[in-house]
Amino acid sequence: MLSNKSVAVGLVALFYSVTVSAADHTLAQNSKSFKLNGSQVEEYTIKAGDTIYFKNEDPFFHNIFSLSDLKTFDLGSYPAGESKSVVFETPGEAEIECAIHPEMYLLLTVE
Ligand SMILES: [Cu+2]
Repeated sequence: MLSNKSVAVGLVALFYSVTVSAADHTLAQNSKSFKLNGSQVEEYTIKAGDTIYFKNEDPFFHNIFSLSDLKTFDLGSYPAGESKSVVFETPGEAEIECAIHPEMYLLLTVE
C-alpha cells in the first residue's frame, strides 16, 4: 500500500516532468518576416505547453497577433529589441500575423 509520502513524491515528480518538458522558442521578426536562427519560417511546430518569444529585430514596430480559435492574442506594438511571449497550452493550429505588416504570416502547429 502506498504511503501518503510516496504519493506526494510521485505527484511532485509528475509535476516536475510536465514542467521541464515545456520548451521555449524564439521567433524573430526580422526584415518583415518571421525568422528562426536567421532563416525565414512560414510554418513552425511546437508542443502543447511550449512558449514562443516573439522578438522584434527590426528598427521599427511590429504588432503580432492571432485571431485563431486555438489562441487569440494581440501583443500590441513594440519596438526593436523587445520580445513578448505567448504560451500555447492546447494542440491545434494558429495563424499568426502582424497588424502593421500584412505580408507577415506564420502558420503555427501545436502538437
Ligand atoms: Cu510587423
